[in-house]
Order: sequence, then C-alpha cells, then structure tokens
Amino acid sequence: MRVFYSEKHKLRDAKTELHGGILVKPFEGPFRAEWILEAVQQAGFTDVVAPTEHGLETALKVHDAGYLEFLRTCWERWSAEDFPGEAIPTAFPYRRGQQRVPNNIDGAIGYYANSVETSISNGTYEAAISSMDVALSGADWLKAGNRFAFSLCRPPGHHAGIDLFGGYCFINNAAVAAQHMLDNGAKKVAILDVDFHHGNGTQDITYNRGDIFFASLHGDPVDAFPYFLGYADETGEGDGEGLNANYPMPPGTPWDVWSAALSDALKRIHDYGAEAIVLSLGVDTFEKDPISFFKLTSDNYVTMGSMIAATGLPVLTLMEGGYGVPEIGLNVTNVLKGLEA
Ligand code: Q9C
Ligand code: ZN
Repeated sequence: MRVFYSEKHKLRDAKTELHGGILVKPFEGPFRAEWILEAVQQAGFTDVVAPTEHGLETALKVHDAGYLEFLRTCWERWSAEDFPGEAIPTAFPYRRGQQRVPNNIDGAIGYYANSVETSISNGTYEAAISSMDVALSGADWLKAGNRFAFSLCRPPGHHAGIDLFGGYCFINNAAVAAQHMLDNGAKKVAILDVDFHHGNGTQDITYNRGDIFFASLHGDPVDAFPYFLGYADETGEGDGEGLNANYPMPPGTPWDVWSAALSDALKRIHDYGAEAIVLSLGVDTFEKDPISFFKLTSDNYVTMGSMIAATGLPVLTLMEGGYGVPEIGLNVTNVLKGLEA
C-alpha cells in the first residue's frame, strides 16, 4: 500500500480552539500526522510519497467558488483588521435571517462557519490544499490499477460542506477524491465514513447526487458533534434519494454493535454497485479517544480493515479524526493491515 503524505500539513498549526468556554491548544494538531506516519513506517508501510499538485478544478465541482476564495484570503483579511487573535467567527446567519455574504471578514467568517472551535490561522489554506492533493494523489494511484492507497490527509475534511468549514475541516478531501474518480471514468463511488463524528460536510455535498453513495457510522447527533445532521431518516434527495445511509449510535457503543452497522453499510455499498470505496477513516472511535464515546479497541481496527477489503473493491483510505493518544498510530496501522490481509 502506497502512503501519500505532505510535510505541508505542518502549516496548519493553530494556537487556539474554543473548548468549554476557553481557548485551549487544539486537539487537532501536527503531532497527529507525525505519530501516524511514524507508526505506519514502523509497521513496514515505507512506500511514502509526496503528493502532486492538482489545482482547484476538482475542488470547484464540490465546493462553492466564493467559499474557496474566502478560505484563501481569510487570514490576510483577518490580519488586516489588527485583531489580537486567530480568526474565530462570532455572528451567524440564523433562522429567518438573511443568507447573504457580508463584506466584512468578521461577518464573512460567520457566514462560512458551521462551528467555531476551528480557528483559522496563517498557513491553514496552504495546508488544506496540500491535504486535498494528498487525497487526489491517492485517487490517481488507484486509477493506475492499484487496489489500495493511504492518503495521510491533515487537516481532515469530512465536516467541510459545500460552503462551510468547521470541526477542524476546510476542504472535503473525500468528496474531492470521489469527484476525481468520477471524472476519471468511474460511474459510481461510495464514501464510507467511519470517523466517530457524522460526516456532515460530505453528506451536504453528496445528498442529492446519484453518483456517490454516502454511509456514515457515528455518535448519535442528539449526543454528539456535529449535532445538526446525521439522523437515520436522512436518506438522500432527488437523484440521491436512497443513497445516504446514517448509522447513529449511543454513548458506550462497543465493537459488536458498531460492526453490525458496518456490515449493513457494506451490503448497501455492494447493492449500489460502487466501483470503489473512499474510506473516511477516523480512529476517534477508539475507547481512549479524548473527545468521543465509542468503545473500539486496537484489535477491532484490523477486523474493520478486513471487513472493508472483503467487498473486493479498491479502497482509498483518507485520514479524518483521532486524537490525543499514542494509539492513533497503531489503530490506523491496524486498519491498513486488515485491508491488505
Ligand atoms: N473541543 C473530526 O474528527 N468538537 N472533527 C470538539 C472538543 C468538534 C471533530 C470538542 C469535533 C470535531 C475530523
Ligand atoms: Zn471525528
């Protein structure tokens, strides 16, 4: 399995996250990619390659052009205001309010935010673009006839919607990669999101599309971030009717319950006729994850990988979440081992 990795992830190094009413050091930091890279190399996945630049063409098919321009210019616009801290929104387009983009950056950042823990800082855009290139380079590797790639994306992407950032995400790497596969000849692609959190951004992008099946296994939105999407009765619309599958699960969910949901999602992906799986891999389902509430153990990740590989489909694995504990490297490695077993 080839591993795609960009040093430019380090440019995403915000100093602040709004957590419990105060600004703390972000849970999503450069150490995550370093720990994961170290672990996969130690485990023998030593074919590590830098991404190639792909430009914005594919991103513009899944994201709003004004949104991408906002991401590109946010930090310089915020800096020009002489604010003392990193860019954090304070005002939002509420119910019964206008849905128009303000000129002022303090207003524009609220327009484009789905949550506010994610401070925008110098280098964030460059890192997010490089993360997207990591995903796209993995898709190219599959297109060349290989069955597996691991794109060590950072920052993650699955909370980034058509015109929304948040949840540590800016560009939806999984959706851009799926779009790239479709542009390169695939007719039907599945995105399987096993991060602890619902892939609200991915669902936003894919909800009315007939060419992408989206399945997400996650903490029930009544109990867990992102709170406002991810219910089981969200099944898709228009061309996408019946092509969105959510599996919300309660606090304490163990492997036997979680894996039954995975089996169902994989059956749905097979029945859909997907030609490839984009795996949004978060290992924040781990029992010791600091911000999540599932109870998966390190061994479970091997089985997870082998269950997904049993579909027989090519799998592009993209990194999403997983925080705080050294086992994130082991858990990712275990998924890769399970895929190749
Ligand atoms: N301050 C991903 O896993 N809530 N994003 C943070 C702790 C937001 C998670 C609570 C969690 C976002 C990619
Ligand atoms: Zn997550």
